[in-house]
Amino acid sequence: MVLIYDIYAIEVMDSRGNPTVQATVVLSDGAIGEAICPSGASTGKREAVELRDGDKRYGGKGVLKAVENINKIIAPLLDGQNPFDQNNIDKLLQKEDGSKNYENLGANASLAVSMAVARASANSLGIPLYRYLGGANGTTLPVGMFNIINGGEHANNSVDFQEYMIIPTNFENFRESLRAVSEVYNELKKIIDSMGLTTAVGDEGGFAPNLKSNEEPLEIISQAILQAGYKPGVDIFLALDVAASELVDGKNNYSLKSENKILSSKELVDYYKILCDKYPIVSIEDGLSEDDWSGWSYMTEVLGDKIQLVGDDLFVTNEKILKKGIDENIANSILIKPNQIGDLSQTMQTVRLAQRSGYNCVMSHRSGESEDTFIADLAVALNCGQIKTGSTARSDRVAKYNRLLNIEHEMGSLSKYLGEEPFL
Ligand code: 2PG
Ligand code: MG
Repeated sequence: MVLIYDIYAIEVMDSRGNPTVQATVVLSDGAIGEAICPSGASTGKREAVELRDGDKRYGGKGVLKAVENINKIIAPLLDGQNPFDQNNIDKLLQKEDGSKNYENLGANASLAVSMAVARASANSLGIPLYRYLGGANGTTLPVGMFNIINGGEHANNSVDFQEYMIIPTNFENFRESLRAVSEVYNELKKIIDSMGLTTAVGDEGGFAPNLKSNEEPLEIISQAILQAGYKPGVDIFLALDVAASELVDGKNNYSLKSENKILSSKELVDYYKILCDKYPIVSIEDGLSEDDWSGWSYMTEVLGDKIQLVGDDLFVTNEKILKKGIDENIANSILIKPNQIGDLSQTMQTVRLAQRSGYNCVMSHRSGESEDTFIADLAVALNCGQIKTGSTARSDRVAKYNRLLNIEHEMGSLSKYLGEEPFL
């Protein structure tokens, strides 16, 4: 029987130049699995805890404590365990930690190990990670939500909303959808350049120019889609991640600095409604803050049967919070970020609840990423149908799309690309 033989961790760099945790798991048959934990900037306050050293190194962002927790606590804990029993591995991590949100071991420690165990197991069996995690059932290539204009916490420009994304739907397969996005991205670059604005990019590889309003990105993206030879609202749709928890004060008032406006939840939702009537927007993520549940209730009433309303900070990939949302008819979709909950089993449990309840699942990167492509395989394995992992530029983002290209190629006619199906 194959057992866990060794586990160790080191501190490596993420895409923002901050340290993060890399875990390596070695099995008794010699199979190895490595994984690197990502890190968010606009984090939800109910997320699992990311352990940072808080000392002089890296401005307090070192992760040597998390690394030590892996080397000194998790390695002996999991030594000799069955790597194929992921649920048991994650239960042992949860029990050892003893808190509800990995505040002792650190979710950056637990998740890196949890993912590395799965990878080592797939390698031991000699099958791809998506096949190991999804079995014969994992065949859906996700439709991408590509973040091509960055604002909010991910750039230092004037745009309040964090992400302006495009969703290519009218394409036969993932490969062709990716080509379309790259063509639009490059047209957008020309447009921004011709406006005399910077074509420098934000944390997720999208452009980050100073624009006059939160509506202007929608305008120039629509223009870029047309210039690339596609029809907005037919071939390619638009999506927003407002990340509104970053815009709110203590009384559910939202400040749109670029427009010099302060809006109530209701006024902000009414503004979204105007934008949705004007542009082919099919998805809004975190349109209101994580604590504004009455606002979310209103937003779901007004927009919930027209577009996808995605809870990110709102649900933090947490099964219990999602359950509450489902019971109270809040939102209709969930963003899935494994490091928000801290291990693979709990991530998969949350996806199962969402899918059983008719909520769409969008697998997601963090703004601080690495070359690790785990989420690409996970999206396919769990048939999420959607993924958001940045623009078609910068290796930390493109690595995931390249992985999906390889999965699609490998699967051949077995793979299914959903196109517009999640948005009907
Ligand atoms: C988000 C994410 C990823 P962050 O808000 O959806 O795009 O950003 O990782 O900074 O939370
Ligand atoms: Mg978000």
